[in-house]
Amino acid sequence: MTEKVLGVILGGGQGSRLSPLTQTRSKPAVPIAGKYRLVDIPISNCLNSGIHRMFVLTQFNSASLNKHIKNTYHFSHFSDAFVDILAAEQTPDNPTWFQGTADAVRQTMHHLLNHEFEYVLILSGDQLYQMDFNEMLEEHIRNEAQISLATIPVTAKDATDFGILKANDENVITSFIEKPAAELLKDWSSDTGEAMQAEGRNFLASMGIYIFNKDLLISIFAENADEKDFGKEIIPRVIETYKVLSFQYEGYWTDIGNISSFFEANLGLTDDIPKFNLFDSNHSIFTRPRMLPPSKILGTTLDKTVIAEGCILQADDIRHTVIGIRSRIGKGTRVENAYIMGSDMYQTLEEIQQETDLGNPLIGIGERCVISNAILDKNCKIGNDVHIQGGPHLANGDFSTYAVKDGIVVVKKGATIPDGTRI
Ligand code: ADQ
Ligand code: ADP
Repeated sequence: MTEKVLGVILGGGQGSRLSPLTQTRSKPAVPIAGKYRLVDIPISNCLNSGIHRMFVLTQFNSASLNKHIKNTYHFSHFSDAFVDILAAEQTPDNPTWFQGTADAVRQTMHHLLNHEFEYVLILSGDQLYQMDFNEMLEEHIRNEAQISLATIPVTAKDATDFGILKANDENVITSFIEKPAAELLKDWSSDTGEAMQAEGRNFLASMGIYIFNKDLLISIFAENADEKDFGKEIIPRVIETYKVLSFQYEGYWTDIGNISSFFEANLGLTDDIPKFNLFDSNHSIFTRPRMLPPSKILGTTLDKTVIAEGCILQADDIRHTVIGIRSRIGKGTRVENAYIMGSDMYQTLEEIQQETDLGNPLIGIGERCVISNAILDKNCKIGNDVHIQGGPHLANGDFSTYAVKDGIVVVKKGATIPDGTRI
């Protein structure tokens, strides 16, 4: 069945909630888990489900996203598989950027229609989950649905951030409200099953994952050209007229739309048995293969730490931290609760000598530093004796080399933090 499906990954609007990580790259290109990019997750879920043809829609056609897709997703000449990026483009009919999720699909529909397919699987680009879309597709077909929504039970606290719906005994959606105010929630609880109710997850939320029958999607766009967004406009309308099915999913799924959920999702990988399991060979996450040397650790005490390839660690102590490719951390340094993204290149021994002679910080983290509650974007140069300690005592703010969001310090890509700095 999956050969009849075309995957469409919504790669992100302006990405302002993930700023400053999205200051120089598009959201799908944001590095996660030390060696992957956000876009690798929906792409891997599609590939693991046998869906081999997909488009990534993005507002910014950044060089890094292009390079990543080009260098990663190679398929045999004998298959019809592809992963293509469609960036918002100006045409005589569409002089503007994508105005929302539905507008992004509408504006790129002419590219999709160059391919043969019966179903469109629309996915968000900023979620962490390992889902087999076959089951959802089978249910969609077996029930002769016209649209299916993947749904997940959530608590009242989370419900206000999502589209919330109610379905009948046949799982056909009967009502839908996008991001309801807390005072409205009392009318929106559902029977989500005993196990979910025991966890207080009484509300059925849309995961922003949709299957549309192709012809129906075309006519929905034709019926109302002003609708820009699936969650805000299209879904609430179409449940009145069409058979829209709820496919309830109960595996791990999280939305990583902002800095604190991004931080938590990354640090969650250091748990004994992470909910998002990179070691699950049935749900591999693919990324660009790099020929990096194994990581080298000299005298460091490590606990609950995930370390990518190509690192040289001389730190004293690293805890509850994700260390990305090519990271270098100097002697006497302590790191806790941090996501260090790593770097794109190594400095040669000569460059290191030259920079040291000039008193300039090197790429990586210097000696005797203290780093906690922080994200360090790629290629940062953190000098010696630098203290970067996030926490609730810091107010949100955006400065030249770093930003603070919800107590998390985010050092910007390529920033130089001089010796002795205190944040
Ligand atoms: P949100 O996540 O708030 O709610 P939205 O911000 O529209 O919805 O984003 C959905 C996905 O589309 C994200 O991956 C986002 O990056 C991407 N996106 C947004 N604008 C885009 C644009 N102009 N061009 C390309 N991509 C764009 C949605 C649904 C809710 C549902 C949640 C689940 O509206 O009903 O509960 O997803 O996370
Ligand atoms: P981002 O991760 O911020 O999206 P890019 O993907 O655009 O960044 O850049 C990463 C790539 O750039 C790496 O693959 C690396 O090969 C290359 N690169 C960047 N700067 C340098 C440099 N100074 N020397 C060598 N390679 C570099």
